[in-house]
Amino acid sequence: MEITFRWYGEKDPIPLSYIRQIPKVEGIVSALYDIAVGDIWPIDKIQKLKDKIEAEGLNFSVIESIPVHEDIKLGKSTCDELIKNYCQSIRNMGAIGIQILCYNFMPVFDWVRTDLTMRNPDGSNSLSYDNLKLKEIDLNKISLDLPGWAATYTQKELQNYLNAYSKVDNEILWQNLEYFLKKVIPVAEESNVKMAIHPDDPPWSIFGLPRIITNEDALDRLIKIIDSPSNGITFCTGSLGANQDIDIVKAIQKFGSLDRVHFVHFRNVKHTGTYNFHETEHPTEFGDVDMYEIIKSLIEIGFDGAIRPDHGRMIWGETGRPGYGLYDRALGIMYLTGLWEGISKTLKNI
Ligand code: DNO
Repeated sequence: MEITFRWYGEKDPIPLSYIRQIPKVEGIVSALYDIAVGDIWPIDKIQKLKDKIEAEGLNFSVIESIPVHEDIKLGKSTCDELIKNYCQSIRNMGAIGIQILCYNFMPVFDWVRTDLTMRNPDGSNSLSYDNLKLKEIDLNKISLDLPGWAATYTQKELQNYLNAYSKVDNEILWQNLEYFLKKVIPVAEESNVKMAIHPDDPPWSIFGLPRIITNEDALDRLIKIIDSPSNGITFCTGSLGANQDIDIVKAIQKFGSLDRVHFVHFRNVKHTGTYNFHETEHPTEFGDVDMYEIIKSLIEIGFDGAIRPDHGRMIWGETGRPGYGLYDRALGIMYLTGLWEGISKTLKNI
């Protein structure tokens, strides 16, 4: 297992030199943020980013993400050209030795929350989601630049996409995902790249849009589309953990044993209703995800992929990218490494 940390490039308020000081962090999860969605990621630009990361004594371990153009998800006539570009980006990352690619297939919106600064009793704040509040959101008025999203759209583009998706149901979206994977997975295999789909976050339909990577059956269906280790999963404990119907410990054991989990997002959430939750401190006792069992399962299956702490709270007065402050994610890493050391030593003695 390699412990990694997400870095948003030069505009990230957290410098690589700080990340390097977090004990046990070896790898960086990053992306090129100045390439238009759908364009090829040039090899020299990826190499430049890699050099920068390596100059700080870290590895460029995961690309999160090369965004999938909406026309691919919509199955438009332009999709073949766009998929060709995507394949070339995969070849380019593989050529310089970056082996894990996290991506998602969520229509229009990436992760969504209804409150980015929910105040906790201790004065810190967390990201939270309330389905009733989501229903009150007027898409004509919201700001479309939630930090952390791969793509932002103008109001006009958004309306066009929403109209286009009114003709795409879950089954059509599945077919479009299947079409995409059948073209990109063989290229990923050749390029020594493991694709790792990120579950939908939250794992249910929002704004009436189709969403398909929401539960264990969906992950079963996904890996069967092409039986290849390059067709894998980013196991996000927070996204999947928001779905109260998933036994996520069982799921990580299953998909991990099948060698389909290449990347883990380590995050805890507390359910506050069927479709309501907020994010918490990483340790088990604060949320509804059994973080101990997650790590124990990873150790038992001999997980050798990358793991990163996902969204943290904002603590100690820190401000910055919602979910992506330094302090609470660093605490998450210390908890994770504590679990890892304790469980590994205990298992060795059994
Ligand atoms: C949220 C992230 C997601 C993730 C993408 C992957 O914090 O986990 O935005 O990067 O869905 O494509």
